[in-house]
Amino acid sequence: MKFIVPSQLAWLPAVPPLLAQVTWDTGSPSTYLPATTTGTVTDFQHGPGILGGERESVFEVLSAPFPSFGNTMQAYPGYGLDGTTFLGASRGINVLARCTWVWDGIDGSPTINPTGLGNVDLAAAFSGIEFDLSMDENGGTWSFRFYTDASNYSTYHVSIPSGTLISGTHYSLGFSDFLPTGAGADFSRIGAIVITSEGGAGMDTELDNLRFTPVPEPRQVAWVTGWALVTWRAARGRRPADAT
Ligand SMILES: [Ca+2]
Ligand SMILES: [Ca+2]
Repeated sequence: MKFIVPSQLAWLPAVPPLLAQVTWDTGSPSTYLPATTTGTVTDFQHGPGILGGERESVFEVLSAPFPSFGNTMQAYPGYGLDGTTFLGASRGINVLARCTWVWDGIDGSPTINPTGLGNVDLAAAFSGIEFDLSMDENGGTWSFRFYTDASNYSTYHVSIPSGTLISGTHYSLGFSDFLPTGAGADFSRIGAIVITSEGGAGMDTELDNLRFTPVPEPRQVAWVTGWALVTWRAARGRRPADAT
C-alpha cells in the first residue's frame, strides 16, 4: 500500500468555493426600542450587513397595567460567541406586547412588502435556519415566516408553554418543516422574511445566533466524491494482487 504524501497533493485542483453566502443580518447597526405606555414604536436600520439593506423593528405594547416598569425590544450584535444577530424583548410586569422584525427591502414602511427582497435564492446554499432560544416561565411564541409573494408563504411557530423556562435551547428548522399558505414559499425566490415574538404577560425572551443552515455546495460534494473514487482506484491499482 502506498500513502499519498503532501508533495503529491500539489497537482490537485483547488476545491471549488461554496456558493456566495447570503448574509441575513449582522445586527449592525443595532436597534433598541423602549416603551412605557401602550402603542406602537417603529424603527428602521440600514446597512450592508442587513439582508435587503433594511431591518424594520415594530414594538406593539398592547396592555401595560404598570407603565412605569417599562418594556424594551432589542436587535443588536448580542451575546453570542460568533457575534451574530440577537433579537430580544423584555416586557414589564403583566405587559402584553408583540415584537416584529421585518426584512423586505428598503421601503421605509412597517407594512410588509412580500416581494421587497426581489427573489433571494436561499435554497441554493441553505436548508433551513438555526438559533438559540431563551424564554422565561411566562410562555410565548416565536414565529418565522418566509414570503415568496403575498399569496404564497411558509411559517413555523415555536411555542413554549407557560411554566416552562428555557435557556439557550438550540433549534434547527428545515425549510421543508414550515407550514405552507397557498403554495408555500419557494425558498429559491424569497421576497420577505418576518419574525414575530408574542408572549404571555410579562414574558422576557432572547433569540441568539440566528443564521441560515448551510448545505454542502453540490459541485463540492461531486468533487470530493470524485476525488475519493480516483484515490481508491489508484490505491487499488497499486496492490500486487491486482497487477496480474
Ligand atoms: Ca423594509
Ligand atoms: Ca416594510
